Formats: sequence, structure tokens, C-alpha cells
Amino acid sequence: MTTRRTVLLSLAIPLVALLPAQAASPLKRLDPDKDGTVDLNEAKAAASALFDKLDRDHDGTLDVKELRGRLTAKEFAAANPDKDGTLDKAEYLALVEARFRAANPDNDGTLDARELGSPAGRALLKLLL
Ligand SMILES: [Ca+2]
Ligand SMILES: [Ca+2]
Ligand SMILES: [Ca+2]
Repeated sequence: MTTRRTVLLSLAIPLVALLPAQAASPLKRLDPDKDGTVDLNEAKAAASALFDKLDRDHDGTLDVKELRGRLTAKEFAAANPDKDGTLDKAEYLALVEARFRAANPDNDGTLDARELGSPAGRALLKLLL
């Protein structure tokens, strides 16, 4: 009688392969024209790309699960005036625009690195990256 032993190969994937590329500063990643600031169009373009990435079931909307903690229940409810349980892209971008304005107290149409680093700026970044 022979005993066979199955050797379990490690399925571990090197963790580093799973980490998103967060090394670059948010400003660098959001500023394709490299003028050192993020304007509303750049913010919306980034938000739109993130929206598509988060929309796992490709139904054109994000539910709380797909948002994966980016919004609290209260924030979600406020961003979802039609109360249909999901955010469509228009609702998402409206929230992005509101947060952009909140992060831009000097009203110059752009966010610089300091504004992006403020609490309001960081709240906006959650919806962009
Ligand atoms: Ca979806
Ligand atoms: Ca909705
Ligand atoms: Ca500004």
C-alpha cells in the first residue's frame, strides 16, 4: 500500500503585484496638461474613468457595494436624490462637482496641491482615484 501525498503549491501571489500604483502623487495622476493644478474637467474625466472601473456589473450605475466604502450611507443618500438605490454617472459627477467647489475656496477654477491636501480636497480625491 502506497501513501501518496499531495504537495500543495503555494498560491500566494506576491503582494506587490496587487498593490495599485499609488506611488505617484495624486496631482501628477490627475493633471494631464501638467500645469500643476487640477481643473474641473480633469477632475470629472478622472471621476468618470473611476466610475467605469468601479461599475463591475456594467449596468451604468454604482450601488453601495460597488462604491466599496468610498461614500458613507449618509453621503450616498445625499448624492442619490431619486432614491433608486444606485448612483448613475450624472449623480456621481454632480457630487464630484460639489466636492470640487468645496475644495476650491479661492474660487480660481483649479485645485493646487495644497487644496487637494485639505480635508475637502481629500474627500474629492476619494471619488477620483
Ligand atoms: Ca453597477
Ligand atoms: Ca440614483
Ligand atoms: Ca484653487
